[in-house]
Amino acid sequence: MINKKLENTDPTIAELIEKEGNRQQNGLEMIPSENHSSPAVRQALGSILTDKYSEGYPKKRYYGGNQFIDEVELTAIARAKELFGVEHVNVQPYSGSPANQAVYFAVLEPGDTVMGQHLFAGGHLTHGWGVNFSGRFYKSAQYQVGQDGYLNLDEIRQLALEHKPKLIWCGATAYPREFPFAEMSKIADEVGAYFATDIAHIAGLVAGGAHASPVPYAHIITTTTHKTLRGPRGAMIMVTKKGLEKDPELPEKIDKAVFPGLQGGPHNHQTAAIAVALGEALKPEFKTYAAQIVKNAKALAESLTKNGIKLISNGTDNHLLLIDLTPFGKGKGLFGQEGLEKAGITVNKNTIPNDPASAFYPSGIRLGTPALTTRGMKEKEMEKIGEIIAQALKIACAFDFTIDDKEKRKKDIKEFKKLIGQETKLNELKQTIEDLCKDFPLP
Ligand code: DSN
Repeated sequence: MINKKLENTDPTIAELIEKEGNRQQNGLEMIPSENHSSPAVRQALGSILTDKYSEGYPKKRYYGGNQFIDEVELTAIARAKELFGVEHVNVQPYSGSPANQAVYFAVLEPGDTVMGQHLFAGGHLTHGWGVNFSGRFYKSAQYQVGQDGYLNLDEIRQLALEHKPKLIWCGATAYPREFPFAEMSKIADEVGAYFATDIAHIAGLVAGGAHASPVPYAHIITTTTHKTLRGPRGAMIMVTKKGLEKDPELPEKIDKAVFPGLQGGPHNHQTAAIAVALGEALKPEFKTYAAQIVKNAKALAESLTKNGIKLISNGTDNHLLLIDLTPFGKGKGLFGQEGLEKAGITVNKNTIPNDPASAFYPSGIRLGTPALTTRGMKEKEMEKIGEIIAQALKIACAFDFTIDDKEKRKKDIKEFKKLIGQETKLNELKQTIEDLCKDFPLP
């Protein structure tokens, strides 16, 4: 109904939405931070709740007329508490970066020291990266991953002892292994730091029991709601029992940091859609979904490896894989990403640990299985998709790329972009993907 009206009132946007829908239906969305939300989530997101202002918190608003909005927000909070087993939840952060910013605002003063995973080792911008607010207004010590692709707890401990951070983050955007929450919380306790876990990528796995929960170890947990959790774009900040024990005022500090510290009116349509997604995640079938995401990622890792593709840490424990393209040369992530796109597979170029190239021309590809699993694909499809990805990468990464010479680099990219579209094998692979997609409609 909504779309029909839009078709009449704004055919330009209606047509673009339809085109994007077709693109998603006919290809594989393999960016590991993406998913396909349910029609129920999208219905709540597209609802009239977007029209309402409600600065403040339930029963304590600065505007009238919030009796139903209060119920929506309280429902979202209650479901999040039940799903994750935490003491306090704020569901108002607009998205992941603002949620993390609120944590800094709540527990630190500008100039305090934070510790987080280095961006090039798979960490997030808001965990202390230089150009981000977190690296500009706070001192930042960044930890790496070892040559084997795993976090090195001894190094993290040494760094913590040396820098005495007030806040330690555990969480990443490109880490294919289980996070050592228990071990890292001991390090945070040893130096008296707040221990915050950013579970944006793995929230659905934690909720579904397919990844260890940080709840017994962290003081604060942040997450987005649109990745493995399969809700709308949005975020939450949670405070655990351990967090309350460290600082009984944490809930109040977090709430005040979100509003009025950083944000204005909450996005009520988003809160409602988060509540719907949390309701879905509380159902038993979500556990099956979470387990299948991991089974699919492992099956994909096996297929890629069998077909000659190298993976950082040689595999995965979660929903994502990081392909190391250095056997094809330095900085070939862009080529890999575009080659796969020509074959109907959407991924993103990514740095790999100790990348020999640069952030702009990284040497890896990051991909994952949350969206494909939502469509109902299983290990059998992963095996086939692994073969196709390997074939496409071998074609795309065979092109010359000289990264160190700027002029040659420009020429190489131009040549690549001109010729990659003419690779008939990639067109054939795209057709195979399109045929496969017909059996797995979007929700
Ligand atoms: N952009 C998100 C991701 O792709 O992992 C992190 O913020």
